[in-house]
Amino acid sequence: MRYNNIRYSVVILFCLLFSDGFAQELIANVYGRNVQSLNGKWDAIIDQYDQGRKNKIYLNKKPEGKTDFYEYSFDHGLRLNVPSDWNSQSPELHRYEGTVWYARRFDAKKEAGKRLFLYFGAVSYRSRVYLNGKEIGKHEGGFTPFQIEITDQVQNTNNFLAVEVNNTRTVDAIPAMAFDWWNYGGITRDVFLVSTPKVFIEDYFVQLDKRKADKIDARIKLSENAANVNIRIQIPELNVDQDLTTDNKGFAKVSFNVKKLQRWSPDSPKLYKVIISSKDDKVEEMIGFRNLYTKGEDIYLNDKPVFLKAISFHEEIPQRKGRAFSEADAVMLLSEAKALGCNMIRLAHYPQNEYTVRLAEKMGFMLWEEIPIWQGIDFENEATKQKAGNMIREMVMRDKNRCALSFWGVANETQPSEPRNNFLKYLIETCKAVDTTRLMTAAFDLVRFNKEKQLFVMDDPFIQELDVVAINKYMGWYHQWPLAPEKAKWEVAKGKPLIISEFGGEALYGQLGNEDVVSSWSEDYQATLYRDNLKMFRNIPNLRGTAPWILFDFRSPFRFHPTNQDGWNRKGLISDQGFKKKAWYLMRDYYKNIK
Ligand code: GCB
Repeated sequence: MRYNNIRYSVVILFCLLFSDGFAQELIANVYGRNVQSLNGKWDAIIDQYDQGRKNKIYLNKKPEGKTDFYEYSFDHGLRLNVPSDWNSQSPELHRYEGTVWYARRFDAKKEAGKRLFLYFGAVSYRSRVYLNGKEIGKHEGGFTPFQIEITDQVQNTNNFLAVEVNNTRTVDAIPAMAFDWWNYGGITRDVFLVSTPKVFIEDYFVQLDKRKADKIDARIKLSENAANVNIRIQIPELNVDQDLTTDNKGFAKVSFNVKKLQRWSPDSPKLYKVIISSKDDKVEEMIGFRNLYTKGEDIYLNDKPVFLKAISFHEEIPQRKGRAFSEADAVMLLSEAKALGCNMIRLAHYPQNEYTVRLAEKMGFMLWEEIPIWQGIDFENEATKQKAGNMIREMVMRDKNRCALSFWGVANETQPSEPRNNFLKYLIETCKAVDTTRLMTAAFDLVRFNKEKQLFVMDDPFIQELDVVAINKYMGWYHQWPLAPEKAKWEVAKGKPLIISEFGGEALYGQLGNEDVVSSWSEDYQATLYRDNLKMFRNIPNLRGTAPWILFDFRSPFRFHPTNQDGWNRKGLISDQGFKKKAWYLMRDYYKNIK
């Protein structure tokens, strides 16, 4: 395993020093563990002026004596669903940005020799967690999981759990003050109580060697520095049964050859049951194996060049005007990507929930996952850099065993500068301290037309740091064509694979209009724009994939046009109500014809 222990420890140390919280190392594969769900209805208090913490409402006091009174109560008030955003649950919260307190009671099964952890799939954006009146943890970042050990604080019955959630946009946050999607707040993903043995299998990374089709690398880490613990890895279908022993850091690793391995690919998304056990613990999950690398201007999947027929979507169900959070939501989003003929999804612009990631893998989609470094980030702020580092680490820790995961994205549309370069380099390093096997990418919007050369070009030295260069280019929408589309030639990121990671334009579903007129906001103009861009793509010699922006119309406060937008970004190939626009058919045919 290309897992550099020293670098890894340095990064962990760094995270611990700077994370300013109590959140702990993630437990790998929480969905495969012994969990009790804490999803459901939670009591809630809207705390618009942030008075709750000062007044210690997490103590949940009740009047006892005759003179006692408290100006709050979690009983008989608002109730909110967990998981879900709060915005879609009450008209009053539709545009709310601020603090909401969530609370519930729960019983726990305390068992000798067992540990209990509270796990949050995601809380948007900041959270502080209080158990039985004490603050036990906090976390920043709206799209990645965290967990807190509660073994010593938890009671058998009637625990009172309160979570202070805040989604106020700030300049030092990620994303920052303005971004082109809805700022949903709330406990937006599953909440679990996870039970583990005292010493448990905290983390593992099992995957195929980058280039060898029959060599599996596995790395296991125990929760404690326990030496000489026997670990067993089994892959029954491949007759694998390997014994390992941990070193004094609780680490163990092994590489072994396998016979008759069927590699995972979009056409045949084969997964194998992998069982990892120690004398106290056992965890299993479905894992796929594939080789992925670049050579020159090509991307190779299982030793064959691949063209990425990609699409992006936000973690949003447009009909509900809310965040996607369930397996059913994942089915809806991914089946529409399948219908378009895609083999890859760019999960825009942040790590999406595990239902989507796991189902995408089963359905045969390669994945691009990124953290929300989306324009306007304060690259000069050291604290912001550390936050971004935590986020990328949490993303990689969560999803590194998904073979579908092909790209880690470090940024979207950033401008060259020394602070930006250092910031992004730090993210790449943090990512590589855990996983050096994925392709690193970032999306840029700096491609411009050079009149003298009559070529589209880009100057951003940062592309040297990346395996694949991704370009967002809105020809025919934000940019006028400087020449006929079929004559538009590109010389960008020569020598590396290039992906068009965004292109497109807006159309209101059902709106007919002049196919030459941008401001018609018509399906007809959107179709023209797609036709033109597809012509231009023929002249990008290193083009190895495209991702139209975007699968569905999505909610965005950026979009003010009263009749054509009304709070929606209308670049979807499919409308908010699920209807396909004309451009959808063009894209479907384009993908069908690429072998
Ligand atoms: C972009 C952004 C994306 C926006 C899109 C647009 O370049 O990456 O988040 O939604 O343009 O519609 O303008």
